[in-house]
Amino acid sequence: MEYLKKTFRWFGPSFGVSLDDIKQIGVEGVVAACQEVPLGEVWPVETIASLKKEIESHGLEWSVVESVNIHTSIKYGYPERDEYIAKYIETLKNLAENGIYHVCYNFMQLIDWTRTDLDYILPSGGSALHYSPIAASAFDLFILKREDAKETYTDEVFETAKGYWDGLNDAGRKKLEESILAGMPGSRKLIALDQFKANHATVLEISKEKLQENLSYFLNAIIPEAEKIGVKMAIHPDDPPFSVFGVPRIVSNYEELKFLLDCCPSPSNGLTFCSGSLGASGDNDLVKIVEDFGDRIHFIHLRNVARNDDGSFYEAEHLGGSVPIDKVMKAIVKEQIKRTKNGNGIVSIPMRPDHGHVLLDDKKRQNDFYSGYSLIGRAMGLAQLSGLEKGIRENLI
Ligand code: DNO
Repeated sequence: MEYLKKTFRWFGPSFGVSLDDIKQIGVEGVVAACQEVPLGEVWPVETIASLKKEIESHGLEWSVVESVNIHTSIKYGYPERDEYIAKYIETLKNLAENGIYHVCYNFMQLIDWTRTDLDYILPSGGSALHYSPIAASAFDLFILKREDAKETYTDEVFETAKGYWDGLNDAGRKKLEESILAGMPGSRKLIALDQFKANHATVLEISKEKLQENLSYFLNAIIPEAEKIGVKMAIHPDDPPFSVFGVPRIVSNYEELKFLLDCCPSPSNGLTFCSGSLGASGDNDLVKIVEDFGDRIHFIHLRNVARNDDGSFYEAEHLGGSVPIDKVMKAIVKEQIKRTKNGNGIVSIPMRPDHGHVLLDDKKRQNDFYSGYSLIGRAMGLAQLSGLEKGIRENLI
């Protein structure tokens, strides 16, 4: 019986975690991207080949691309989207030519993940990423100053957000703004507030149905090509899995996952199962998602979140928190057993510990990491998850 393929996200040579570091913690492969290529442009074969060579020179494999990001014209359904779709397909072909067949992407609007505190100190002394809906509303109301935003909140939420905002000094307000505008992996640059505001105004004009239609248009254009060259596309869920700043979500729950899988049925149209993103909503039944959509899961992100009644959450340690990670792992192992029996699909599904706390020596190097991507915190997560997997597997067979 094969195990999940253990992988680790790596952001390239200028990032605080090196391939030598990663090699030491017992992973088979890395999850990487050609980050220097501008959004929407084709990733040249040679650029891919040279990154692959560097990874392989450390005895590791480039297991998954995360992410080939999608140009906003595709998300917004603008006329030039066909041009960008053609470029996207070119990139997939160039990846396949280099023997890379797993591609993660997302269809989130504005920013990738949203958190309101990137250095939330835990009782243990380590730190984690934190999200508070009240802080997010304060950003919406008093930094973004979205038109009519007040009407979209209940009086109680408005008053609480106002009280929170009034209680912040200038440094606190700046910290909140920067935490949210940092919501892009693999970059230390904050999104400019003006740009964020302009994109926000555009997105608010697009309905949820239209966004779903645009996703379906994209999938129906790229998936037949991906299928021909053996590429498995794995969409990452929206993080957090509920509307933020009035922007609709389209990849955040069972129905939305079903919509996207059904709108373009193909083994190449699959999912990145992310227990942390989906798990930030108590309404999501993670085990059911694995059970029902298991054969379309091409990539796995495992982490935990501790949810509170007020809708806030922080990223808990990988085995603790509100996500029933043991049950999720059991469902994943069962999916593997199914795949082994019917000879259908890749059994060693690539898995990475997603995010990690800032722990021990991580603190000294914190400024070299991208938020969520520490070394020791993630390595500890990987060790815990590997043990959990082994324990469950040995007992299921
Ligand atoms: C983790 C997050 C995201 C995610 C991308 C996928 O899973 O840190 O950055 O990787 O959105 O496209």
